[in-house]
Amino acid sequence: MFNSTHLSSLLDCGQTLRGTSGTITSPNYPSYYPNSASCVWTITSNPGTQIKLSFSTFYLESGGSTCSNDYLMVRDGTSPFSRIIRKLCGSTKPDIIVASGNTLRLEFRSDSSVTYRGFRAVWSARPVLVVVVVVVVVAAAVVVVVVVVVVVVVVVVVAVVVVVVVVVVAVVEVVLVEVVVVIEVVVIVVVVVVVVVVVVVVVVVVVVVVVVVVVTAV
Ligand SMILES: [Ca+2]
Repeated sequence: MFNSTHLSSLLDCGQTLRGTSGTITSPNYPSYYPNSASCVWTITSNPGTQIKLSFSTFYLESGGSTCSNDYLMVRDGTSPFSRIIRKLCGSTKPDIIVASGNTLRLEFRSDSSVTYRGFRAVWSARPVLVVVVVVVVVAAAVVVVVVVVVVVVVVVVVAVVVVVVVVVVAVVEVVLVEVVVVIEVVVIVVVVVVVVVVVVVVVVVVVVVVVVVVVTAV
């Protein structure tokens, strides 16, 4: 952070960075960078995060597709052998660069002639996308499970209520039918009994009358 721009103008510059965010500029920025500079910045943020790098200024000497003059190399890690994400040069402001993890390495080189304003980049750590996706998926799964459980509970409750109602209605109907049958049987029995009684009474009366008549006649 306090590396000397005078020293950096010789050959060596850069720094080791840790934390959640920061700013990186080429030597002497916003003045022109020196010739024959070699700077290395390594960034390490908290585990579980990934580093995002965005440029607000970018103005290096161009050098064709291989950036053969001045360049800024961005590597996915802190080692000089880490995977190269981009090798940048020229005056086109690069797109945002995102490391796969919580480390990033920037290497700036300038050759022996022609310098420009250089670059200014802001880096920040953000939660790894995979973690975000997992959190979202888990949250969605929890919501789905809750909804399914609620639906199942509602369906079960409704089904139980319907079954109970059907059973009650069926029982009531059966009972009613049985009551009707009993009433019918009782009515029939009563009618039969009444008829029998009436017939018996009539026969008895007729017999009595006949006996009385015969006796009186005699
Ligand atoms: Ca140059």
